[in-house]
Amino acid sequence: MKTRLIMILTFFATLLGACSASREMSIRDAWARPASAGDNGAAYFVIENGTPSADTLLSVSSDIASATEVHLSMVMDGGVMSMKQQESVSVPAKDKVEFKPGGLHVMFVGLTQDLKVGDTITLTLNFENAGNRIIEVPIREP
Ligand SMILES: [Cu+2]
Repeated sequence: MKTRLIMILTFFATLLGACSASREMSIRDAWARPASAGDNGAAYFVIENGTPSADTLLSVSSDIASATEVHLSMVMDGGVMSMKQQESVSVPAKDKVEFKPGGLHVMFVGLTQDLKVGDTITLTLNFENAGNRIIEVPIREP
């Protein structure tokens, strides 16, 4: 009797687990580096596309800098780091894209305010299919 109850509970737990896995476009683990007004800043996050169709990140916007761009950092010949602005970023179906130091990042060109540890900024991610996603991004040390 007890075994049966445990089996039933396990069944429902599995069901719940399956349901809580996101079937939408979600953005998690967002953070941005501390920086001073006038300098450049960077923000990172993970985009998880739980939908069955591919999507494209078309742009990211904020009101804290002269320009907000999507960049990709690369190590060039000779070990020099370089970054290239990205026109868009593909997010395959049922897959994730990680923005992280040394890779894809959001770059704030010419910050109009200080980014201090403990502060939070707002970013708008514009996707081709998912539309606008507004996220809160805490400032913290890398
Ligand atoms: Cu950059």
